[in-house]
Amino acid sequence: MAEINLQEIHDLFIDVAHEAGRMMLTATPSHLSSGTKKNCLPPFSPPLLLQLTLFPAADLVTETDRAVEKMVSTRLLSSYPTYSFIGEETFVPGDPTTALSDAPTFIVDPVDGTTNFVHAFPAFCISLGFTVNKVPSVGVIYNPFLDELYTGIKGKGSFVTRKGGVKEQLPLRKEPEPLVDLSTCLIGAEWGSDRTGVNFDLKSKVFRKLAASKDEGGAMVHSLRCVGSAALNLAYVAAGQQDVFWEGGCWAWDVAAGWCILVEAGGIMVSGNPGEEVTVDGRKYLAVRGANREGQKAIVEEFWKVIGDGKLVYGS
Ligand code: LIP
Repeated sequence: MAEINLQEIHDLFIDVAHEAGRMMLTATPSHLSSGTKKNCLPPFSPPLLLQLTLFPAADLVTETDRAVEKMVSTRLLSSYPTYSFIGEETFVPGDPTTALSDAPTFIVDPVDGTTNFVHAFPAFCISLGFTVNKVPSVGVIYNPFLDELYTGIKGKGSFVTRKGGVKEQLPLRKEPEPLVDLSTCLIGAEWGSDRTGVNFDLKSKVFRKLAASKDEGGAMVHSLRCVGSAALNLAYVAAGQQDVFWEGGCWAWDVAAGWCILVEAGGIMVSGNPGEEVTVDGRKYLAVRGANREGQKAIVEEFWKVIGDGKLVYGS
């Protein structure tokens, strides 16, 4: 295989991200044009508003998600026909042709933060990741509403460009504050779309314990943020605007780009379950911002202690 040109892929990603951004901004999403990703809808097809009333869902998908993914896969694969492509809207659980492998792979979420997009809450983006041997090697995340572009290339650092201005290296603080313990942290965490069972119970317990006062056995973190997009959460941790991000249940396309940007900004990614190995498609993640290594390690250990004996459990 010819040598992989990460810079060229990064440049193409930026162009594709801007085209996707224009598509998102001209779309007028509403519940009427959205459905659910869950395949839990009935075999008959009542109007979508009625479907969503009968079968409430928190994992919305819009026609824009599908149209953007089509545009992205067409453009990326016409430039790199031998590379693999995994996209949120075309992923088939259990199908080996859409599973992550060691091959050079584009991993794409056409609209991350679809719920925000549907509600016109300004935290949605396209997330374009590229892995080689399952290692995130290029990442581009673009929030068109705020015109914020986050980019990273393995070994070459990561950056943010806001409103077409200067390209700033991440993290934004050149000498990040040392991390000491969770009590000084702003934490990104998400409810996710599954609202029942062990994962929902564990998330609720962990959220409570993170927020509670020390007198009540909590970590009393500065606060919790539910941004609604894993990709943007990771970008904010890379930038140093959030200290930590914990999520279970999201997918490789939600994290591949952000992972590259995070690591290039000195951050670390470990498992969202205590002591487990983290993988791009493992669906459980704990990201910590760039800081002193001992501080990052202390935060991971303290966070895992908050999780305790609990375990997030997701299929692949
Ligand atoms: C979303 C994630 C979000 C997570 C949701 C969902 P989508 O991606 O980024 O952080 O909590 O479950 O997976 O569906 O908007 O592309």
